[in-house]
Amino acid sequence: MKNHSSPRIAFSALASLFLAAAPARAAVTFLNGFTGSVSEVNSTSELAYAANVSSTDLLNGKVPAITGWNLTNGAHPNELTDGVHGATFAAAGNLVDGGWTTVGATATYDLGGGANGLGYDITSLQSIAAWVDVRFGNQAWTVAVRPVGSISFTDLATINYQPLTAGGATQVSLTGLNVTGVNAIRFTALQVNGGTNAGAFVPREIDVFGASTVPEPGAALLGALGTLLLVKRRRVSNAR
Ligand SMILES: [Ca+2]
Repeated sequence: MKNHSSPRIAFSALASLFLAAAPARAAVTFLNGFTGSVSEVNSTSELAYAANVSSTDLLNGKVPAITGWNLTNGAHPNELTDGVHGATFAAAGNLVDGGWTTVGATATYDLGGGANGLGYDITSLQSIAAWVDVRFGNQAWTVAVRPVGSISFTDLATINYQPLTAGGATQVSLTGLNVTGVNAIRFTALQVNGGTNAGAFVPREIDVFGASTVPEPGAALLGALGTLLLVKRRRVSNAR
């Protein structure tokens, strides 16, 4: 092995430096073999994505187990899954219709085993953050899932989307996800560097879409074959 850097490696290192120096504007990083497509949009209008909130997703109406949230001014993470974006803070009697993060705040949603006891396949998810000022409409998260049969969570992706320099809204959508057989999902807030209040932001709604995991075709076939053999055996024993 050569012990000196080739020009190509030196150029690559230089390019990495430039990339690292570029502002981390739009960033979703998939982790641990998870994959999907990413859509990120932002607006200087606080209520720009209010109509995109779903009231029929897997989390809707669920109450999360929480740690670390700021609960002042009416803020509560239960409002992340109420199917309501909420009005502008400026016109809503100064009550926060959404969650108010601290760095490391968590919301954990128990999905259960689903229709087949195999958990859920998650195909897409979206998070909307919005605020009238001070960059609370930016967002940064880690999303993790718990596979059925496991007691620990596996990180799915980190979201770090901080395009706003004042008031406004952001929506991050992950689609085409390859998440299968999970029974819980956890969101952990990260620091929003451009924000005030020690890196806080105000998520308005989190929507998670998917369906109960179905048995593998092979497993279903084996099950059907087993039933067939059982019926046949019964018939044989009845004939005796
Ligand atoms: Ca919802």
